[in-house]
Amino acid sequence: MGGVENVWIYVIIGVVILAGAIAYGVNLTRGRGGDTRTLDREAPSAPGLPGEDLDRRPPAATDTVAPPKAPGTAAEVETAGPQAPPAPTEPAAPTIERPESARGRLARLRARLARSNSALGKGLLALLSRGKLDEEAWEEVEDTLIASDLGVEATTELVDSLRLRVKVDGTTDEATVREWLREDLLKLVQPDMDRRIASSRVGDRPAVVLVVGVNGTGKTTTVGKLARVLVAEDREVLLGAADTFRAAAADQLETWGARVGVVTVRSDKDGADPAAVAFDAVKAGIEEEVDVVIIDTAGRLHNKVDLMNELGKVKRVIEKQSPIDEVLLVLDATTGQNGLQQAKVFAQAVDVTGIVLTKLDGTAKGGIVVAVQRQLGVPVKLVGLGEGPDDLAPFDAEAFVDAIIA
Ligand SMILES: Nc1nc2c(ncn2[C@@H]2O[C@H](COP(=O)(O)OP(=O)(O)OP(=O)(O)O)[C@@H](O)[C@H]2O)c(=O)[nH]1
Ligand SMILES: [Mg+2]
Repeated sequence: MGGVENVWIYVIIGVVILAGAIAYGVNLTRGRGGDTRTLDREAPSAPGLPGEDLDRRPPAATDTVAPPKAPGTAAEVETAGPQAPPAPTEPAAPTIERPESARGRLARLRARLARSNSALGKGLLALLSRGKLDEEAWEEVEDTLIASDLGVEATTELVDSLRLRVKVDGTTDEATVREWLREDLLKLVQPDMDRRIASSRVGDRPAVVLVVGVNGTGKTTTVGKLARVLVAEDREVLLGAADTFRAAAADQLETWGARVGVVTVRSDKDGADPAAVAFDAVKAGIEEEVDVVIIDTAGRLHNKVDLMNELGKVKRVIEKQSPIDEVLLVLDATTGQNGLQQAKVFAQAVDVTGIVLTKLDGTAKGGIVVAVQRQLGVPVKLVGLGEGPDDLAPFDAEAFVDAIIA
């Protein structure tokens, strides 16, 4: 039995030793595990604080260096990206176009003016040369003139004058009536109005031209075409893209300018303050000693008070450094009476000094020239006669009337 008891004692001792060994082993593992974690944590956090910085520096560097630039220069960096690849210097030498001179274009566009207005002239002459000018015929003459947007007042004046002449003279001879019609129309178009555009330096500063109007009337196109007219006259022109409503507007203007080597001052940010851009443009024009600064503005509905106030602000801000010599209101000739309403409101918001009548090609509503001049007491200075780059001409009263009754 003593031998058996000894065996048990050995077994028990063995189990105890084994249990102790296992317990020690687990502790070791835990201990190491714990230590490892702490070490791992401590290692980066203690020697690691600078280490962390180093690790983060590359990404952090771009994050922190870029943001300060971001507000101002990130846009530049972004645009520099796409612009850089197509070899910076190569496309920087676009061929500068030589625009048509004002005189040349008028002769070319006269035919277009005649085509659009001849319906009116033909209608009138056909009526007047009928031989029998009774009440009904005169009413038809009136209707034709009113349909051309001449306006009721001017129409009445014209018809009354013609009726009187026909009555006194007793003739309905076509050539005679045509001459009377020409004289009376010319009187209505007021050939003695001053239609020159401010485009020469005034003292030691450039002339400043502001271009306004409702959406889509042809403002930007007109600014671009006008720049061409002036470049053809050897004027140094600078453009201001104060239509900050959409970036494409500035691009559109810049493209017009670049074609004739004219610089455009613009903002790269959509929704930038248009008054600030206009201010910068005039400032640049003064510094660069150009002859004329032309500022394009965003289209705005005349019945939107906020937008009209914004236009007033643009004007006031420009005037902080230079008087404005010309405010051109661009009207679409095809919009008729609505154009007159626009003219009235714009004239109240900014002192309009001249009208540009666009899209006169393809409309027989040339009578709007008379109506708008009478309403505002402001001359039509330019007419748009097509979408081509040189399809803008100085308004010439005689040519206009001749086109109607040609
Ligand atoms: N037929 C014809 N089209 C013209 C004439 N003037 C401008 N246009 C066209 O009218 C459209 C509008 O011209 P824009 O110059 O962009 O008009 P806008 O007033 O600047 O427009 P917003 O800036 O959007 O208010 C374009 O398709 C021009 O080509 C013109 O005299 N005759
Ligand atoms: Mg525009």
